[in-house]
Amino acid sequence: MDLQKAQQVAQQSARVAGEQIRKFIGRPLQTLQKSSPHDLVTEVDKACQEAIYEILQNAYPTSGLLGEESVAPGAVAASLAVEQANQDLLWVVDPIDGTLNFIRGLPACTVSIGLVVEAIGVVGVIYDPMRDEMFSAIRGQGAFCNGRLMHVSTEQDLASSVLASGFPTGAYRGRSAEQIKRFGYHVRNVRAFGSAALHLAYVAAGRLDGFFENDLNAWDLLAGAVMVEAAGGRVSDVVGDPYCLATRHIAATNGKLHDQLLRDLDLDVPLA
Ligand code: 2AM
Ligand code: CA
Repeated sequence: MDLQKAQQVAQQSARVAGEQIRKFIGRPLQTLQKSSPHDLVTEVDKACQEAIYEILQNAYPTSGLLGEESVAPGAVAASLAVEQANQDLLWVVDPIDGTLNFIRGLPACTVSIGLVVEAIGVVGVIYDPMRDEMFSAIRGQGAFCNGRLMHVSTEQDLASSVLASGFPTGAYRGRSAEQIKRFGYHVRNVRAFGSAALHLAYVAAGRLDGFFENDLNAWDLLAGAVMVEAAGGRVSDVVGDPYCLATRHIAATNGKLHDQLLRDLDLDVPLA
């Protein structure tokens, strides 16, 4: 399969969705609550996913879609959708990663598009329409931002590192807060921009040294996981098992900090 072509098609569809994000960000829109009061969706999320998939399907008529807006809300439905997504050619799409930011007019929202071929993530595209930054990667062929090669950072010391994380929408809020608090004491700083895909693109670009978060979905993570690895970093779940489409609790770093990060994530705190 021509992965360069697949990457180009994904980029083209991400730009189409990005135009809609730029047009509607921060505007009054009808907003619906999904699995919890923290989990929201607008009509623009749905329209963007449709526009993306139309372009992807035109180019690859036999491909399947694992897209946030086609799956019922909540972790159980998301895990089931991952189990059932067994096409040879599968697009994993989050049309707006950072919907809360989009609604509130905060500029960290991205389009995340990954391609899985025979159960392996091979292409990752993350587009930040507000800064017009197109991050993209092909497994084994490097990662790029607006055409420039990216590499993860060289930071070796957790104390000097800049990490990112986020607060989940349902369970795991307590654990996330405890983890962020713990790192807050002994790293340079912690950021929470509100888009997991943006965090992963920034790890790949060396802007962040690491990222961890609990209870995310495949469409938040797949493109970024391909990208961090292609940029020389390491991605796993929070107990160190290899990343896969079913991973929900993620750790992604420049590689050098990975074991230190995993050690400190190993907290015995309540989930909720
Ligand atoms: P979203 O905006 O596409 O929903 C912020 O910490 C991250 O959590 C974002 O990437 C956000 O993606 C994601 N997120 C929001 N609601 C979620 C949910 N119900 N389950 C998992 N992740 C979610
Ligand atoms: Ca989304």
